[in-house]
Amino acid sequence: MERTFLMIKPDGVQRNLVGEIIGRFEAKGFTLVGLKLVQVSRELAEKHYAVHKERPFFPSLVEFITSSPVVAMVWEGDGVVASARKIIGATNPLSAEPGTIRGDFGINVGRNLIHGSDALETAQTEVRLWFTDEELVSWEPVAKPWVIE
Ligand code: DAT
Ligand code: MG
Repeated sequence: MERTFLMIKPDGVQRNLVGEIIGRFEAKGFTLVGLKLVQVSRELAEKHYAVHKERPFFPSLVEFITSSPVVAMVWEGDGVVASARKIIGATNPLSAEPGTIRGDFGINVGRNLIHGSDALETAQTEVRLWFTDEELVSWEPVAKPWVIE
């Protein structure tokens, strides 16, 4: 079953949007299989954003992600990687469509509330980086036949 890694960033936690954000993925019908509050270390932040190492915004991005707790999650479902990216919206909240998380709650690219894996392979790498096998729980939602034919 397809899985993706989602992380509510420090701004989402500080602005009390955790419930609102998690609710969108629950309401869509995806299944939560991993969840924890994390005070991110510099080492983890640098590994997670390693692809952006050479970008000018990298130092402030690492500073931001380590500044206050984040909510790390793994969600499961058919097509969840691409669908979660659509639910999240464009990187710059000013360009993100209304109805998306960033479009509804954000203004600034450096305060865009949530991270979502951008492809299947990245999702696998990020799930492994943030969660141990023991922290991931496979379970059968009773509502599944009412979500998936
Ligand atoms: P996304 O989070 O939509 O996958 P990304 O992988 O291109 O976007 O960048 C990772 C994060 O880095 C992004 O969520 C916010 C920050 N970022 C990206 N581009 C930026 C920019 N031009 N200025 C400041 N921060 C930026
Ligand atoms: Mg990205």
